[in-house]
Amino acid sequence: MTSNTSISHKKLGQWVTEAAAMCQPDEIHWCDGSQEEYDGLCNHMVDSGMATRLNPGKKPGCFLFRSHPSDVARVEDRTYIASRTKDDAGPTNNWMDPAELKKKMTALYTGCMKGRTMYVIPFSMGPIGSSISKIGVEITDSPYVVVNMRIMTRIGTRVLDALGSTGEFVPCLHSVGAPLAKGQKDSTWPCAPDIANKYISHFPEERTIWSYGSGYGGNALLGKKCFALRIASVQARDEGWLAEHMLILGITNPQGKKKYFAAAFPSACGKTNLAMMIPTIPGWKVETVGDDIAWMKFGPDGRLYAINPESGFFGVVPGTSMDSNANAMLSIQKNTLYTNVVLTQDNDVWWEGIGFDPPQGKNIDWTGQEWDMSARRVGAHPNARFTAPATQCPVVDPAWENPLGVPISAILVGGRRPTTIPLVHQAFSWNHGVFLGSIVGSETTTANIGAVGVVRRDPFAMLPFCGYNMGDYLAHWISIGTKTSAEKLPKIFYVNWFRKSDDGKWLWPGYGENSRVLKWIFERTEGSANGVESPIGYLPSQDGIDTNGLQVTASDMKELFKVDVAEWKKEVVGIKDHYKKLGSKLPAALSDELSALEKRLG
Ligand code: SAT
Ligand code: MN
Repeated sequence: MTSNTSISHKKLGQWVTEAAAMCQPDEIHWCDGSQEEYDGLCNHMVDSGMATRLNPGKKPGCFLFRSHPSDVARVEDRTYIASRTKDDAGPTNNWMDPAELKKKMTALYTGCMKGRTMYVIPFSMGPIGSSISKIGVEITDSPYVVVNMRIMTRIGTRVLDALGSTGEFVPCLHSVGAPLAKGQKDSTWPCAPDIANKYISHFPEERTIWSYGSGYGGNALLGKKCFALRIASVQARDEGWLAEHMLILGITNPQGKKKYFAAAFPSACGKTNLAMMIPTIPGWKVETVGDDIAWMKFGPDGRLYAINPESGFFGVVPGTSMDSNANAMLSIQKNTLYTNVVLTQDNDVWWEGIGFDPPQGKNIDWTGQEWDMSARRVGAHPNARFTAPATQCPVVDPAWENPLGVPISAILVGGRRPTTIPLVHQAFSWNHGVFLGSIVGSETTTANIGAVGVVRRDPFAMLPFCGYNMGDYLAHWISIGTKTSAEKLPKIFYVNWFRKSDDGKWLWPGYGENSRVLKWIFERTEGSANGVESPIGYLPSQDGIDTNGLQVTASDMKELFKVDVAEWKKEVVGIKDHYKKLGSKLPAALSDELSALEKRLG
């Protein structure tokens, strides 16, 4: 059994000892990552009332958790990039002086694990031993975090072995912030309910993460957004690679030729759906490497190679159905952790958009109350999640764990834009592609707070996840383009599945039909499809998109590719405003791209 004193890695042993002295847990448990340990923790959570074992006949090995109503999603307002200077965090991040933040959080951490067990989770982001992978160690007082981390990352003794006695690791300290007095009964979802006591803090120079008060998702599973994006983006800047909020997919044409694409979209734009899509065009195949994060480094041949640093999917449940994403549905039938969905009376799960009605009678909603379809409220929380092993995906790519990564031929960026942006266009060059990545965003809908119809720009979908100044981040993207020859760089494309007609109907069916767009991109990267030059980039030629069997009228197809100069001039005004907000660090190469666009628009 590992202990703080038996550990050969002195720095790690010392850090755990110090954290224990501050947090004062009743016990310390070093996670070995075994099935027995996982089963034991699940049983323990069932006994304590935190988890419900689902019907083994219907969902074998699955458990349901219900979070506290105050703790249902990432808390961006309470997320800090505490770099030494405010300027390094930049205009798009919350900043606090690191010494001040540590002082505040040390007060909160002191005694915060009383009555609880402190778990120490060594984890690897990426296949153990890959030169692209990195190791972290999460300390947490949440058994829910341990079981989720075991699915989402590689954890346990094998990671300690890889770390050796001097290996580098990112310390990730987490507490739900709910110490127990002697004899006090635990709640089923302990957390610090007061939002002002939640902190998701990053110390980029120290490569350290401190999280307090929340047990949910990216606030608590610190390998994901905190490490694999916020801290890793800083490491990537310093080491010359890319840590991105991107899915990775493999696509094979009918002749058996295979390519890999990475794609960045903001939340709720269908990343998981695209990563697991079933093409509607005959003979084409899509396979999944990852659905959320890509780490990309140059290989010896000068091409960019990507790994998925995660080993599971932490996906939004509502809206997932056999129609919208059959491969996700098939991935979550066993060994899956569900959070905040409906529990049906036969101990199965249900959610809005699953494609069928829940059984009549006594179901329990995500808040733990009796619920049926007549209730005037949703049964599953809109941000309800599944946690499922990647290996359970029927179309997981055979190379998804290749330690060398997969070579990326195209990078897609996009958002939800009902107007202006065509279904697909290709950048003229790397710098122009970075420009496209810098201006993507989604139009606000009634689901957002604030004005409807405003474009929220979200450069490379990294706004909540970039661990440093966004201007420097975009400059880093520009510099990546100078590290190899142009033909070895991935080609960059801007896609928009969400364009609407003037009378407000979707022009494009999306889902599996998006394979038609992927096919054009595939052929463009080979040089076998034509591109037509337009002021905004290359568009497909008239017959460029395969419309065989597609139920979209010729006039709608035309509308989907319309480049309206007046609309684009308005877009330029919006981009200028966006660039102004990014401040003085915005690279000149991007202002040059904006001027060039303006000139082309005439
Ligand atoms: O909660 S997570 O950050 O892991 C998921 C998300 O918000 O994208
Ligand atoms: Mn994400």
